Amino acid sequence: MDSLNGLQDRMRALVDQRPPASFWEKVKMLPKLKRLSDMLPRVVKDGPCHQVIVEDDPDLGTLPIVKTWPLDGGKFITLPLVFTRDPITGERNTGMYRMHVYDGRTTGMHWHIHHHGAGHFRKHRELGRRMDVAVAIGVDPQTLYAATAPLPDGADEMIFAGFLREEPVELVKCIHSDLEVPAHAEFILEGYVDPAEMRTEGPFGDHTGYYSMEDQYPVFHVTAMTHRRDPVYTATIVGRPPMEDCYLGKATERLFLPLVQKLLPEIVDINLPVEGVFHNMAFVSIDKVFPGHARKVINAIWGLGQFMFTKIVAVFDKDVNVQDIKDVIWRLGNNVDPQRDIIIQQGPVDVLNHASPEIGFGSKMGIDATRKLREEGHSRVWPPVIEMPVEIKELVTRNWKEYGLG
Ligand SMILES: [Mn+2]
Repeated sequence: MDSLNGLQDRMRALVDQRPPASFWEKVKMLPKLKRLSDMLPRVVKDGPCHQVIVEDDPDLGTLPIVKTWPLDGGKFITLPLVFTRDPITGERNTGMYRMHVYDGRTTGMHWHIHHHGAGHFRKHRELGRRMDVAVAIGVDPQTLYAATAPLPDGADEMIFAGFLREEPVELVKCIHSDLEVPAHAEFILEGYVDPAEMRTEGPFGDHTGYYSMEDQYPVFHVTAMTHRRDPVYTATIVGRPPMEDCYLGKATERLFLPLVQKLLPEIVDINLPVEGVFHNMAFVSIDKVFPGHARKVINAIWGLGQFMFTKIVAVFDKDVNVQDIKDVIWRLGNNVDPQRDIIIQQGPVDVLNHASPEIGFGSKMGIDATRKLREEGHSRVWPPVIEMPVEIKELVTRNWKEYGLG
């Protein structure tokens, strides 16, 4: 796509589908349904990822895995697609969890408690069963992105990848397990996680711009490695934003807005600024209609999938361009009476939030920066904004820049 908004249009078309009212509408929908069925992954007999099979002595030491920052606990695989199955429903999950390399055969598996992979881990632990895990490294960008997307529990990332690619992802069965992995991957690591085993993982210089410190995580054992004949190892470097992962995050912001708007139609736009590392800050504009409307949206966002982690949510009126940080700060400063307009709430926070007193539990702040209504305790007149002609605005901006302040 030329821009992220192009992706958004396709997502909107997908979520805005209404059931056909007439026979002819049904007929017209058929090509669309065909396209939807094209999204389903296709299991093939063989693929380039099986060109070379290393079963006897797989060694991660043969891969150019990077240690990124000085205080990192070691080398980390940073762009792995981790495939697991729910032991009860058989549902597939693909997630991206960093893997701390301990030696040639073992790595950490950084499953945060909220991740779907961690859910599969818990179920295996309850059943007392060893867990098959397969890791793909080096896939097409759409499939890679899909593994990072905040899909609902049980939604198959490989179907979502098919939607983005507009053609099915081809999967092959692993050599040692029933897991299926992308046939065109550069590398596949096959192995298992023993639910009884935990090991110290980290530290790792993370996408927050801080190190995430050591903690206990499950361990992945490599039992086989397969790869292409001339494989290319892919990695990403995260650190103080903006780094590469910020583009994935922005893609998510644009792509999932239509889905969020399906649930909260009053939302006009959302900006998750990259410096807010996606879970620290959200600027939301709404079409405010009733008293308490901004508070309703703040609470709804805290109840919505991975948005539950958002530490600071600020809500603005629809005429505010939340993508323009200057506009955001101008309104935030002018429109907020802190005593009345701020909500402090406790709840789940991101595991990477080092400021919360406990790992994964802390507080969040909601800010109502909309114009206040009488019913919201504002009996005074709300003053109008000064509307300035475009030429004046441009002149002022130019002067500002000339003084090196722009
Ligand atoms: Mn998932």
